[in-house]
Amino acid sequence: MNNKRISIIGVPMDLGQRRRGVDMGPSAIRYAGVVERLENLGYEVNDRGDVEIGRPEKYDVVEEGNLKDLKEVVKANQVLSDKITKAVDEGDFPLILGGDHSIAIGTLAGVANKCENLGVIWFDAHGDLNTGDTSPSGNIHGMPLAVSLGIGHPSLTEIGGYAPKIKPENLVIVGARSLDEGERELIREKGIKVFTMHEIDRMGMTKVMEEAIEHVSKNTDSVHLSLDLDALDPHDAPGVGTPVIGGTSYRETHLAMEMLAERNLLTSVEFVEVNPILDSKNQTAEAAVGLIGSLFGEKLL
Ligand code: 6HN
Ligand code: MN
Ligand code: MN
Ligand code: MN
Repeated sequence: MNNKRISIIGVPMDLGQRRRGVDMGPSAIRYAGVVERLENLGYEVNDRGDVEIGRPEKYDVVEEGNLKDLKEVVKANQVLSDKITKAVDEGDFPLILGGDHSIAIGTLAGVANKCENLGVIWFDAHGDLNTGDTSPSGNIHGMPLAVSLGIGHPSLTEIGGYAPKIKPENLVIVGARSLDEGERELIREKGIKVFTMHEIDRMGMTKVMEEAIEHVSKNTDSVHLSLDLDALDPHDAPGVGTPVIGGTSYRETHLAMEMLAERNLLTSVEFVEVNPILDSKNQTAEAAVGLIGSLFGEKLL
């Protein structure tokens, strides 16, 4: 990484989906030693603490348009966006720890604000391309990519005061294996580049990452990595709220991180969906920290 000071921002968000516990993700990742791991690599680490998440009196409230707990999700993402913008203004490299994936709405609002053309690499079992109209669940964590493309409820797409945050041609999704019909349509309509598990099986992770990196660096001046731990196979990352069998192994994902480190193109990173309540002995948070180590340049020899 070009930038030597890393700002950690935790987002204990669990309102973008229905399984409680993912709000403890940032603590679990800290407990697994993320700060020490980065310091050992020579980085200065500035832990800016956690974004405050409102505790609704009642959960699962739908006031409009099949969007659960919309109000609280909007509020927290606006705060997150401002916090990230401030960190970048102060010269830091943002490392965001979730929390469910609805926080990517605020993350992308904060980082896209600071560049002309943002590239995004999205590791996920899912497409996260739903809107209130296409979502089978009403869970906002299944919508952040659509929102960032400017598609969805205005109170989400307008977070940060501008839309869209990203262009479809600057996005690549890796590891997908559970896509809803509306998401498939959007992928086709916008021509979004997706390396599903099928391509990973066929081409191998090395080739997939070479092409993914090429794709997101073509017309961009910054690149964000959003890694949903459910991209990994549940065997290697059991502590997630929406596990899907048949994902990438820890080793493959690790290799992907090393290839990103070699290319030195990332300008912001986020790790999401670690749910310690569903985990086994903090294994998923430890996997996240291992991947973060590789991503920031750790080598075996
Ligand atoms: N995630 N496609 C499903 C939905 O409810 O929209 C699952 C979304 C999962 C989202 O894991 O970040
Ligand atoms: Mn996701
Ligand atoms: Mn997912
Ligand atoms: Mn390795």
